[in-house]
Amino acid sequence: MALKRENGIILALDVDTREKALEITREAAEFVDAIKVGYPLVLNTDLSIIGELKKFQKPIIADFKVADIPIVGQRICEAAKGAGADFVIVHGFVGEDVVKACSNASKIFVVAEMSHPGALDFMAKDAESIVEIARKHAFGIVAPATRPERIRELRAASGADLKIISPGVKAQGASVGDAIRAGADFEIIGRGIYGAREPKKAAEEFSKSARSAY
Ligand code: BMP
Repeated sequence: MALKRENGIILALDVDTREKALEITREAAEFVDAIKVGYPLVLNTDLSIIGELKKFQKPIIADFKVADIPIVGQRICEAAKGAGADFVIVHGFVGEDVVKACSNASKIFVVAEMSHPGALDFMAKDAESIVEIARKHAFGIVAPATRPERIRELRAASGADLKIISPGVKAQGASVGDAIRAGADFEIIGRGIYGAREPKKAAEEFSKSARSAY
């Protein structure tokens, strides 16, 4: 399923049970453009949760942050795609051979620079080089909403073709809309939605703020 920007936000579904995942998605789906499923949910349930979430008619991004040798990375991406994922998130620091192998199996997003403070220890200095690799093989990159100035720089490095999805909004400190104003296409929000007292209302408000930023 294609990823289209209608709400400007992606739901990070880091909950621990199938019931909670379905309940939150039922409430938030109409206000998000994709659902990102990662290890917390898949390891607490199983891979079939991806197929189950497809009934909400939104693209599914499997956030497996693949960081392995090329053949194993490719097999992880094949498994995610086989389960119904439309995109897989892959690390870029592992090198072009891994990114290329993964892109043979699935459409991918490449992590350029992460949103947490520790990303400055190692990742940030190589992010522009990672973007160069992503330009050859990926649909998009992951860049930090917590550092809008870096989104501007990574957008300049990536050109207009790569989609930028950006985590770090609400719970990690960035405000909704900042990453989009700096050049991101979508903002990723997890706890701000699934941790809200009224997830539906939260998703609706965030999508309104995100839309007003583009
Ligand atoms: P939250 O909005 O609850 O902080 O969740 C952010 C989501 O984005 C999580 O699923 C996390 O794994 C992911 N993420 C991130 O926070 N920073 C990154 O650099 C890359 C991510 O994938």
